[in-house]
Amino acid sequence: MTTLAQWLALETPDTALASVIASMASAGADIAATLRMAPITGDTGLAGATNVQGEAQKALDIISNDIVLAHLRDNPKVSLLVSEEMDDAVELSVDAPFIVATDPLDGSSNLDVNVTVGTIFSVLPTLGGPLQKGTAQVAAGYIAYGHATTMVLRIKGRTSGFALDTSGEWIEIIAEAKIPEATGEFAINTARERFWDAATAGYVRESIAGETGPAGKRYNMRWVGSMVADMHRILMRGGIFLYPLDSETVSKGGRLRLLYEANPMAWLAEGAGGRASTGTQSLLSVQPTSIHQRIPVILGSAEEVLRVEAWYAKS
Ligand code: FBP
Repeated sequence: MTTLAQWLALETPDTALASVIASMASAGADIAATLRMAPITGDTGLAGATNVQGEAQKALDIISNDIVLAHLRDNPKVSLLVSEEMDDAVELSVDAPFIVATDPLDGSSNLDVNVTVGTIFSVLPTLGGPLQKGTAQVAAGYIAYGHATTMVLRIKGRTSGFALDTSGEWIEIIAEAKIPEATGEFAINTARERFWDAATAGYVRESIAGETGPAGKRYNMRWVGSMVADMHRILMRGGIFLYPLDSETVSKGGRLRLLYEANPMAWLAEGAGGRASTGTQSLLSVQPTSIHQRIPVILGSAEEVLRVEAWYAKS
């Protein structure tokens, strides 16, 4: 049995980086405990505030943000925290080597119905500032709060998985996640069909045509509405996740955020042999221009992402 501390010692000689991951893992364990009690404490309702994107915040969005902030304040190796829940980046320890970007509680519209939500995070070197391409990430991870609390991490090459045991210890459960190259599952919000561009519509049409269609096989659709849950399924058994640019989100640049949703998920997917794209370029090669920037996201099994990219190339 490998614990998180043992995995970190194997994965990196950089004890500062290991401590940042350990802080995020501890924050995740605290958020998991808070979520377990939320139906009793009543913290699942609206907090009455709006975040920087003008969306209503759930009480738990704010609580989770406070938990992450508290853990990172205690860590002298973090210089800056960028969070979905805070308009501006927060300066932490001066001259510390790492920046953390996080969505502390992703998929929070699922809280009222006890469906999996998660924390997503990305770690960047302080030297380049917060607006670095995804390729500059030195670590990334997510924590999925489902019937089990699981965490997926990447520091270097491999993408590994952990589960939180009842004593509060993270135990490695997947040494090296591998997204199968081919898949028969796609995840997209089909209620947005009327807004889709030709490439997205073409890809989905081709897929649902089944065995006798151009894709030559049968597909199933899955959409949790919680990126962490959808991505966890894809990392475990394959599939493709699409939140493309559409006619409604085009003015904002997309739906999902580049720094703390798309980039960490893309880096984890690629560490597991998958592919991540905007449709027209590698997601990890996008140069960010602002901390809350949005981006189209297409990621998962390589063969499927390539099919979507081919649609973009011809449309
Ligand atoms: P938030 O950042 O506002 O939580 O939104 C992100 C998200 O919930 C993703 O987790 C999920 O994939 C997507 O939005 C769901 O969008 P939709 O409302 O179109 O189903």
